[in-house]
Amino acid sequence: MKNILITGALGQLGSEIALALRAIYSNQNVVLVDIRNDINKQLIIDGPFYISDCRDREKIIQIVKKHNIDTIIHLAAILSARGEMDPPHAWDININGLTTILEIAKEFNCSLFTPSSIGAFGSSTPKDNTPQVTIQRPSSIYGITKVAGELLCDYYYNKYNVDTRGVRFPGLISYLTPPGGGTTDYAIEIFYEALRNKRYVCPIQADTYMDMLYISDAVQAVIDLMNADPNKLKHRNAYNITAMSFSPRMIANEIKKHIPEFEIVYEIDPVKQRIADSWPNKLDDSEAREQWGYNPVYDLEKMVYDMLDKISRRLCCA
Ligand code: NAD
Ligand code: AKB
Repeated sequence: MKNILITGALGQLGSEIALALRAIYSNQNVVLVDIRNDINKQLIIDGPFYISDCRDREKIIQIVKKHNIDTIIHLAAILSARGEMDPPHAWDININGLTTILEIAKEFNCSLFTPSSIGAFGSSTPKDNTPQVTIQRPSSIYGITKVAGELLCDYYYNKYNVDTRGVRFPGLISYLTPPGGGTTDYAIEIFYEALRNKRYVCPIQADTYMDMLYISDAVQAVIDLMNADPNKLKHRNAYNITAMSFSPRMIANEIKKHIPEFEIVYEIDPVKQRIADSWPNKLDDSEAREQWGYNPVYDLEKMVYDMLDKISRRLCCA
């Protein structure tokens, strides 16, 4: 990786990857693209930034040529809960956006990272220790686009030798940029409500388990996979990764250790609950650990401590 383009760069994940990669490769060598510019102003000021739709082939090609891009990190997407509000739009952005970027990666010989998700699994998938290779029949439009995306990336690698790589991210937990409309967003919202109001109305049932990953471990996973020896990658576009599996009750209990008055109540969102019920409880990520040294640092206890610390500092300075 020398000259990197990030699409969807102002989003929850993109903003954190952009910061980390600019610290390693310099501001000028990490070029950002998004369809909005109303957030993360510092990233926009610090280095090259373009407003562009990832489906706009000509504009993305201009940017790739101008900055001599060799690596694309394609993150522009519609997430699971938002996707259910307008499925054709989710399909258009997630699939036509990815196809446009894959074609450009092929034409300009770029490596490409694009994430899949635990959303690529469905209710017929084994729920516990979900294997790396298993049944994938998701019921959300988001999940359908994620399985198709995994297969498209395999296709471009096998047919055109494009260096595509990806992981199946679990719910990502972070504090810099708000989440973009996913089913796992509750695991971020809960911290803001605990600190502001000592009460959280949770849209997911108390004992629904999902995999989660703290943002610094997610960013490190992207860097490690992109730098991994290609000869060792057996599942290059869809590695299961996780760091913790918890339910709303468990994260609430962990927060109560720091804020004893905190209470959680439940008002179930049927759309989010249906999606959450169809996702695994806990992935088996042993192949990522063996093949490219995936090794997350944060568990539930450390993550809750750090989130409360970071968000309370932000709230008191706001
Ligand atoms: P997000 O919604 O926070 O950010 C997505 C960004 O893409 C936004 O800034 C949005 O403005 C931009 N965007 C949307 N449509 C665009 C378009 N047509 N052209 C250019 N930019 C566009 O999402 P995120 O959480 O940062 O997710 C990034 C990627 O990671 C997605 O592929 C998502 O499926 C995957 N992922 C995220 C999580 C998670 O928990 N956040 C988990 C699994 C996988
Ligand atoms: C979502 O909930 O849609 C995302 C994801 C796990 O893919 N956070």
